[in-house]
Amino acid sequence: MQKFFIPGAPGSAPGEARGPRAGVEEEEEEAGSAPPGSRKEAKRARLEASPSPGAPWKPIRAEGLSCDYTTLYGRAEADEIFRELEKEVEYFEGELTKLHIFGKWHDIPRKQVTYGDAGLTYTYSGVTFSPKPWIPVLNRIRDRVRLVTGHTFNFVLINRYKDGHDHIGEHRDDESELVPRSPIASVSFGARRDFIFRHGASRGKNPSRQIGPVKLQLDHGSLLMMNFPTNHYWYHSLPSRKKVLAPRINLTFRKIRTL
Ligand SMILES: O=C(O)CCC(=O)C(=O)O
Ligand SMILES: [Mn+2]
Repeated sequence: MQKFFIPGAPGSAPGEARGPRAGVEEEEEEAGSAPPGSRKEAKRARLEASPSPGAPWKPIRAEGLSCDYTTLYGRAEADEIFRELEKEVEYFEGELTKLHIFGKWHDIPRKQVTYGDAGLTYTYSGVTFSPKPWIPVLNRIRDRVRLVTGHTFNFVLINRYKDGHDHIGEHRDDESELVPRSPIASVSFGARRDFIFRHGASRGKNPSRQIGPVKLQLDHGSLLMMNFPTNHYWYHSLPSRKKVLAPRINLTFRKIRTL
């Protein structure tokens, strides 16, 4: 998708389907963001003891599509994180909220921002940017994702949909700045929304293949792992849903190549 990265050549040959913890590198734990012994830390420990780590994974498979879905956070913890995201995340403003398509400027139909490791850069419309530095609530989610998947991510793109009018059109996350074959971890909070995958060969007026779409619902506190080669073959979108009145925040954790 031509959002923040220079669109690159599509990935190469399809690989094997990978489970949530397949091909995971071992990495040391990072320090938590609340001081040990504090009330905040105690509350977090209580919440973290409840439902989710260990929640079952639901494999989602189709030709060239390999995803895994789980509940990352129980209701109480997801509510708390949603509130903290609303308070702490600072979205892009001004020019960064517009897209230039076929000579016309359009407002992006949602809010966006990126956070990530110091020194990382990404390119958008020919301009190189740095992500904002990590903040505690994002470290907290990133650490949980690492705990349940074994994957460490160095970058996150955050999308905020104020209601069902906000959306994201069909695209693939196949930018050349991503580590080849790396998964993308998509964490959602707030309103449940439909999420649709469509195979590249079955799009448009004269599709060369008849492969049905794969439709999911992404819940408050959920994690969807999009594994290789999903983003090579399949496009995804979050369509408008006019009846949805509540906001939603989605975080896609990504591994960006470092030189
Ligand atoms: O909001 C979502 O669930 C998806 C966002 C997305 O696809 C993206 O930012 O690339
Ligand atoms: Mn995407």
